[in-house]
Amino acid sequence: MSRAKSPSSSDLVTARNVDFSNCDRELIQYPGAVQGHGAMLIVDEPDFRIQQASLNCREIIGVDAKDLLGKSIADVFGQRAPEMLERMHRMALEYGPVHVVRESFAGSTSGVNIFAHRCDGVLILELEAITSATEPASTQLYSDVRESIAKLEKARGIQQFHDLAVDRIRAFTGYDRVMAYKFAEDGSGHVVAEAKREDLEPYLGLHYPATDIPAPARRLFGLSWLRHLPDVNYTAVPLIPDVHPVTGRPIDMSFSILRSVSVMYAGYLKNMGVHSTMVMPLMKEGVLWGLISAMHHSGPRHVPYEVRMAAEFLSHMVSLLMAGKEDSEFYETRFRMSAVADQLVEEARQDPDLHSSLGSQDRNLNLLSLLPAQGAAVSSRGKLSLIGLTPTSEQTAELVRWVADQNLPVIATDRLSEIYPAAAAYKSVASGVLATRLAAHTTEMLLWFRPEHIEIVNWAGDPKKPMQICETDGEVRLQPRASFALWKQSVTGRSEPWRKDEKDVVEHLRQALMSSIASRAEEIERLNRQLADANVELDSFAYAASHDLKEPLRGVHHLASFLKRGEQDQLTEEGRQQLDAILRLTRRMDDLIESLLQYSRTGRTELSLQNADLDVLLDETLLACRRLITDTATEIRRAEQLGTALCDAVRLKEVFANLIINAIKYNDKPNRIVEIGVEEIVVEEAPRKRYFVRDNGIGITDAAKEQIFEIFHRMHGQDEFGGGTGAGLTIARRTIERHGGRLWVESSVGEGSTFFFTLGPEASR
Ligand code: BLA
Repeated sequence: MSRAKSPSSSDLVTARNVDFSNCDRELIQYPGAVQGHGAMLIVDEPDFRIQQASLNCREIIGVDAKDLLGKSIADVFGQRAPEMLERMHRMALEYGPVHVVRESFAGSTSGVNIFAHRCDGVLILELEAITSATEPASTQLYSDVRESIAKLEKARGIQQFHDLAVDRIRAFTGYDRVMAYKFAEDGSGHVVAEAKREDLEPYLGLHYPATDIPAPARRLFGLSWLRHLPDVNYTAVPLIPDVHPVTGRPIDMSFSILRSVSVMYAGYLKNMGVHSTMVMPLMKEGVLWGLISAMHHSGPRHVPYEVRMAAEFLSHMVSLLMAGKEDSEFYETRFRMSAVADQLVEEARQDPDLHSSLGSQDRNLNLLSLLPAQGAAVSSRGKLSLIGLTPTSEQTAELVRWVADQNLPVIATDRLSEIYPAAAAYKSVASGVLATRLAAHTTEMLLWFRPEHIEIVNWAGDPKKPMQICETDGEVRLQPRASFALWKQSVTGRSEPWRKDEKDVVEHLRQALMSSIASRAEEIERLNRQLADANVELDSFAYAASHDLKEPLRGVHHLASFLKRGEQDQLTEEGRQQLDAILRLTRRMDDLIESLLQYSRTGRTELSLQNADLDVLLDETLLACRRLITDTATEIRRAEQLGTALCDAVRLKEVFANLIINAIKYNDKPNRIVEIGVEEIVVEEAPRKRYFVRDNGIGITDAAKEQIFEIFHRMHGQDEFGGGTGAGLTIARRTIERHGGRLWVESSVGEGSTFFFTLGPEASR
């Protein structure tokens, strides 16, 4: 094809040695050849002598290339030459080809358009044959462009804008297919809008790997605003001589209209049944955002220069207007998202249970309202709520633990299984995850999921089928797309990426929720402090009151005893019985006061915490109760080991004694059984122990389950089940609560009850 040598080193990649392994390094600006629909002359300055010419000069201007070498422009263009030179003199030729003049030569039917520009220190003239006899009037083009711009300005939203842009450009250029193509950060891209002949298969939504538009091709987009390939099946026409006689270098055709394109690219276009293309870059803020790409399937298509100018101008306008449309859509979305975030925070403030305030499928407003995602989850207080399309509860729970381990406030990935391989199992529902933790070191978390979403296009047909294409001038063989297979693999398991504004709004939500949780915690602490103060007051009152009651009661009791002993004989039988009743009632009153004192003491006095061996503690308790145990022939079953716990040993013994005595007393079975043990449970993600005392006794009705913990509340007659003041369980519960734990009962009437208690988190980890 071309005999161009690289400028400096022979192992640079040029059209001669390009293949799959090196096409991203091909020096496509030095093809050494032009497309056949025009001729190229390389002219030196200031004497305007022709140094190089393309071999097709005879077809275009009626003179053989070799006869042109060394001639001056004046020799070729005759009397038009001074005008041409004068024009070129006035034009800025450094920024790419400008139209100088339209010229007719002997042999050319409709004439040629002549373009000039300077590159790498030489003047390049391109003479493009005019093929179509009927060219659009420029006034018509102008009003079409105006109308298109007016419509684009009015478009609502970015999608409508792109749809309209491709539609208008198709109408202008008459191409079978016009697409808007958007690049992703990694250089791959996808078709965002398409206007096409109806019978063609759609490419809309398809994704292409970065390698399809290699870096050298992208670089050229920064230099020329429109690239036109009228006939993919052209025969490349070399320049003679192949390097510039003065500079010794091949010609840099970066800006050229006629530059012969890479054989790799031409080969792929042929594979796809494309005959002609026209490509224009879309720029946003000086950066390549995407392309407008036009393809013709039904045959070659040579777009006249005037139409190209109009299309180029229109695509410039598309670039400029697009930035504004994208920005306003961006701010609109951002505004909407922050409004939803604020609403969610308000919901959570009113209902602190995040499962019902944020994670409920049945509510109009939930996590899914915030941003585009197909699924979401709330993880709070060791529970999960799932909304929409999500992994299973088990999978989500594991994922939550993994995210918690990452120790980051927000995690956003569009390829979860690459960093967390277990997610490969559910990539179809959650290839993308955006997760945020509401507190450090916990699994309090909100998550959003996006499914795998990539439709991949296959330029080269089936990548598994070997395929060869022979260029007429030399053997160019295109292999099956090895790079394609790799890319396909690397894009599975990916979702639509999370945008920066989406991550920002989640961060905003996280902070707002955290400060609302923090202020709630402060409120709770304030109430707790108030309650504690009130309790202390109440306890001191109870203590003082009961203490003061004891004194007169003791007096009553003594007097009654004296009376009974000294005046026994003077009393009637009835009087004696009444005296006995007084004595019994004062004793009972004394018991009650004693219980009350004990109860208030439980609240008032400091616990003396130590790491106690609960098995020893239980031994001592059982020893103290041995009379009752043997008298009732109760069978005691105990766990092998209760282990140790941080507690006040004396108080805990009282609790055990109270529970064991109750278990024996409230039992009507011939063989009474009391079992004492411990179980492992998980409370708010932390392992805790719960101790229990289980009996096969009379059981407790549901209604009574809380009443039994009320002070002096007796469920049975005073003398039934061994009597008692009815303060034991109240005191036991209070003792456990002062240890930071909980005491409760589970029971079924007639079969027995189990009293459970936990100790504070530090004590029972
Ligand atoms: C160039 N490839 C291009 C260009 C586009 C694409 C737009 C620039 C064309 C121009 O400047 O005129 C690709 N066009 C697309 C894509 C869409 C589209 C993706 O409309 C989607 C809708 N190309 C391949 C493969 C290779 C390759 C597999 O697909 C090589 C392994 C190479 N593409 C390649 C080369 C060029 C190119 C070398 C530069 C061609 C040149 O300007 O010389």
